[in-house]
Amino acid sequence: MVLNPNTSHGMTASIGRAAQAVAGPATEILAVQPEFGPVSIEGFYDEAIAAAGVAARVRASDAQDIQGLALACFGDPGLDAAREALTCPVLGIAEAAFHAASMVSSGFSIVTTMTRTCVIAEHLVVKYGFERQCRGIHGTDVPVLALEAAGNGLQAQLFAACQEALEKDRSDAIVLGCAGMAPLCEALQQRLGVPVIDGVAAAVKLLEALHGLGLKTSKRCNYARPLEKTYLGWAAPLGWPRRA
Ligand code: 2AL
Repeated sequence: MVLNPNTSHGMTASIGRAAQAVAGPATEILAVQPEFGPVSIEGFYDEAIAAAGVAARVRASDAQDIQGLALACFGDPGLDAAREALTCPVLGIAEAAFHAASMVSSGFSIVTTMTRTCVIAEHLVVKYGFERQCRGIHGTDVPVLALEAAGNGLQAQLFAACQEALEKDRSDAIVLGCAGMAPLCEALQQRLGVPVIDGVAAAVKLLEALHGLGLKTSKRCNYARPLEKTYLGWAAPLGWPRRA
């Protein structure tokens, strides 16, 4: 399952296509989104509401059928919550992209959307322990939803931002800082001549690898199932465990 934490149907479809393009023959991709929440995630407030949408969507899924979950927003909203709720492997696209980039370069630059989202990426770099490999985070002030209509002008702008990032940071690879950038990945990689990592593709392939290794999320302690309790108000149906 590839879960787009924002509620843009166009972006969910685009993310689904990016996932399908790299999926192995035995993998069935299910691209979904929350029923409520922001159409794009460009700050902490958006992210807080989106994380609740992610939790609700995960809660509503048939956990038996999901072999792996990719959270397809670069802030990885609700990642730890989804890991608690499910037993299958769960990866965020930022997390997956950092791991992939660190294996094919000595250091990478992140090129993302709005400058105000750089701090979110910065927090994740620290959380996941990639401070040494991440050489810089660059905002382009391209709004997330503008990526849906990405024409040549936008590609040229992102190409220039990637080139500048590589030079300024003395880095060897680019991590694309938004799920909406997935369709531009191949062209950017060809033009730049360095590895360009789209987290959606990286998460799908890493999930396939974890599945192949027979690995699931540990339920021993820190990602144990959410405790049974009452949730009030609009969140009442979201309490754990699942009621019939
Ligand atoms: C994102 C993303 O991947 N999806 C979204 O709505 N916002 N990331 C970002 N840096 O803007």
